[in-house]
Amino acid sequence: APLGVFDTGVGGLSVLAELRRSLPHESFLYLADTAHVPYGARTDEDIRSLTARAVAALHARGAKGVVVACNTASAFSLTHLRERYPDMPIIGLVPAVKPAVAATRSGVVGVLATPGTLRGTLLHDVIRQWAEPAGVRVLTQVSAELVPLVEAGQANSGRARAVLREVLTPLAEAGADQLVLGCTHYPFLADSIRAAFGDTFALVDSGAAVARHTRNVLQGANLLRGEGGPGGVTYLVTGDPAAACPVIATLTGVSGQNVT
Ligand code: DGN
Repeated sequence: APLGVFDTGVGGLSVLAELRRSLPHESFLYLADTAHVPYGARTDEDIRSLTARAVAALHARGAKGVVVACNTASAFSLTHLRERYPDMPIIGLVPAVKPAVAATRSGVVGVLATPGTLRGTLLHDVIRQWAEPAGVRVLTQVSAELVPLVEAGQANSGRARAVLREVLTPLAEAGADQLVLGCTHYPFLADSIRAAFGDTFALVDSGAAVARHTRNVLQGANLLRGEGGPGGVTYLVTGDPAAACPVIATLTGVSGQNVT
């Protein structure tokens, strides 16, 4: 059976790349809710019900587990999803505050995330758990414009660099030396961030850690496919496939993806 991966759009492809590296024999079902992206500015209840609908679709297609490859969706949905699917492992994402706290030399860590992730409790839990005891200051910044730019295939545009300069300059000025990419769309902005800020920040995301964790969870549940792959990826989108296909192809580096 395939492993389901959900994001509001193409951001979760940054997580999928890590999952494919650490789970080379699995097959994947990637679902992008492109009809409703971005979730960032939606209400808690809206985010919860759209995420529930997406996970139900993956479950109905036989997913043996689901990675909610979206910080915004995870922030409002994990408890609820685990109650609803007690037999299907649900793995969520939270901004990578822990490794950033371990790596900072300046004692200041920046987090860039969506409004939903900042409002949810998961981010504040990890700040309380890891940053506060270490005496590390965490500064958050939010942008509603970056996710739509990545969705539009504009991650390397002048507009993306201008938005990044505006939202990240306060973090640079406050002395942050680590930048937590608290949204799975943001790893695709890494080149633009480096173009605008050089090596001011080390960029930290959750992809590799989530992939390792997923492998452990599948192994623990006896669901790991040890051999027989590579199983490939089926891409599902809720919006117009013709619009999503070229962006998915660019971000995964493979052309001619089958998108339904
Ligand atoms: N990729 C999502 C995340 O990690 O938060 C954000 C997507 C959105 O819809 N704003």
